[in-house]
Amino acid sequence: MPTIEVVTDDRHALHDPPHEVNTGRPVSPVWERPARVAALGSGLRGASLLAPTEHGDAPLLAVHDAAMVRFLADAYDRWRASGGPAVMIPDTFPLARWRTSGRRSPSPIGNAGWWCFDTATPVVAGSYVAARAAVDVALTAADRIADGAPLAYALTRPPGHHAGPSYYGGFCLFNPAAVAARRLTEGGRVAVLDVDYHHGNGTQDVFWADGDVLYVSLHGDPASAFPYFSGFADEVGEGRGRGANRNLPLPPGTGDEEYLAACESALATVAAWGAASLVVSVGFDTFADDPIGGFELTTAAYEQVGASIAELGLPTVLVQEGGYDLGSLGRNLASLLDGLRPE
Ligand code: SP5
Ligand code: ZN
Repeated sequence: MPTIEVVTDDRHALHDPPHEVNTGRPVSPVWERPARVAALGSGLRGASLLAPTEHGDAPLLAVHDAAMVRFLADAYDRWRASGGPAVMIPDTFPLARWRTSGRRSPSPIGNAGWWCFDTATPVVAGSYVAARAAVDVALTAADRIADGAPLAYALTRPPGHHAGPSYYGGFCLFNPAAVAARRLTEGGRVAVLDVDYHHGNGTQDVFWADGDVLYVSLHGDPASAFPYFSGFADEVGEGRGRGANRNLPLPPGTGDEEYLAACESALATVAAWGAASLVVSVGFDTFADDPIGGFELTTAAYEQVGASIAELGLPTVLVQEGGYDLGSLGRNLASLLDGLRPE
């Protein structure tokens, strides 16, 4: 029975924004909050926890534009120095035509909309440190796999799969799963399976033209679900990445049976890829009681998903993404792990 190595870090709690703006409404408290980590941790049943090691800039810059990383490093301080309020949320987003000029705004307040694509991803004083720590947590879990461990879990926040090469949003600043996946390509082909309720547009974009990393996602149909503009079935990748991207959008109200059938199909694609390792973007916002997801999964479904993943027999890194119903996160994680580690 594979043991699981769990990596986590308390610096996640430095990202603790008091509010966000969603569908034009102020939302407080935010859904993506520090208490999620303790709630998830309750599902680990005493597994020992590893601290992350520092990996420096190189693996982060293998995924994200250096200018985006530099922006996030001091954006909050510059926003505040320019008179911005306590939470950095942009309100002006450049049109495609304005972006082609490449001209950033000299205003630290105006320029936030260059890098961020929504109003639901507030940045506060500790956000950058927390997001960097999340990347080190995922990289440390990937190191464990590279060193021969069968299964590692990166218990991180903020999540990452909406953050792309040169943008952030969707509660995500950097993309720890994508950073881990790219690092694991040092050992051969990698597959990313994304089971968060939302399409991982950021991870898709990172590997869009990449022939080494397969991205497969099950998610709420973007015809009605965030991120609205990405996640359709006809998005298949480009260049060397053509055929290495597969989206399985599912309708509102999807339950266990339909979900598990789609999951089998996704895993057949993963199996055919010939990966040396697997990264799973784990979200529990597919659960029936999740406050923002639109599926109707039960706790039992996660054990089935875990068991199907285990059948692939691949070294696997789990990276935490979404899931916002605090009361069920622990038992849903425990269910997933039960499937991955059959007694
Ligand atoms: C990592 C992750 O799960 N990010 C999700 C970001 C979602 N942001 C927009 C959510 C819009 C929710 N509106 C639905 C309200 C249902 N009552
Ligand atoms: Zn999500």
